[in-house]
Amino acid sequence: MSKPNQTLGEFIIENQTSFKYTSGELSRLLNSIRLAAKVVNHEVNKAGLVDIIGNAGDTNIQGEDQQKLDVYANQKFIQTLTKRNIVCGIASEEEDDFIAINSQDENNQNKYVVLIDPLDGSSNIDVNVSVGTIFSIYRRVTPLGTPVTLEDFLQKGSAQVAAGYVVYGTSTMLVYTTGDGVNGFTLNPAIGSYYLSHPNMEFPKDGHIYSVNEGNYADFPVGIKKYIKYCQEDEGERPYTSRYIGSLVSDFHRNMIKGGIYMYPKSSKNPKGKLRLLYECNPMAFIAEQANGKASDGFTRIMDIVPTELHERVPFICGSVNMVEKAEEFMRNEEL
Ligand code: P6P
Repeated sequence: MSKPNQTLGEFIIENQTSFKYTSGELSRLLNSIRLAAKVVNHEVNKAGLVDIIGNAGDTNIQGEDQQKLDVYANQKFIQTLTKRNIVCGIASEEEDDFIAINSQDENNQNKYVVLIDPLDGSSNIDVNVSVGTIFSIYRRVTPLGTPVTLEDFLQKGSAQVAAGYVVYGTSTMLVYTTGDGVNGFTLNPAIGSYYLSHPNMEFPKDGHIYSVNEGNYADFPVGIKKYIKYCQEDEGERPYTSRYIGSLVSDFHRNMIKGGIYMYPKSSKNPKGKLRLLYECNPMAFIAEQANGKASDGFTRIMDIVPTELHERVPFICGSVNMVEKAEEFMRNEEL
């Protein structure tokens, strides 16, 4: 249920009863993410002005240079979620292992864990191209009051209770779902409030935009190569337009509004694909399906994949349902 120009805070309270897991805890958790996103947004917007651009000198478990803003965003989200004592565990792209919150306190009745990519697309930071934050929320599966275990994080995407992203673009938007549709809120930086600007977001069933790093074309599976050529053929409503920002959140967001498909297939450089299942693909897949889109690895629904490792990678195809199904058809035909 949405009202024009409703603030995010009003929306969360008003829709709290629709949460499958009724509790103020999920509302407080979403509000914490909202707050942390505002703080990170402030730094992202002034990144060019202070010495926060450039490598922090460390690398993360992915072997990627950690941009200072990566490190800052990671710290802010973890601090906000920890200080407000709302979750029992956090996993982050920037942390080798998960973080157990108040694990020694048997009174710790917090029931949610959060998995987060604090700053996705960070290689775009120092060239002033949009970046994003992605989050995924689950109920823990181990007993309340006990320390969280890896089992609480290695859940199928279909078990998510909420997922969302923040896109730090020409404006800053927070887009999320709790399993009851997808709604987008735009930040008014002058007063620091998010306003409902995109109620009930949905992927058009068809689109004319395809997003993939064609620099890896030579290494793609044959089915993907044939689908890309299909997009480029001069027939009917094709050729489609190629748009690739190098920031999953930005490509996904544009494709959800205009219609389109995003692909990060496997290749010899990334034999399992590049994107991480738990804090990139699953949350974006949840949002996609709630917006009548689709997300798979080319063969299997992303949210049906059983995770085995915290940072595991999967091939990712996501977007307008008819475009994803066409790409899957090419992939299946090569498997026959
Ligand atoms: P490439 C950013 O690192 C990211 O995870 C996604 O946001 C983005 O779509 C992709 O990787 C870009 O990867 O290999 O095309 O530069």
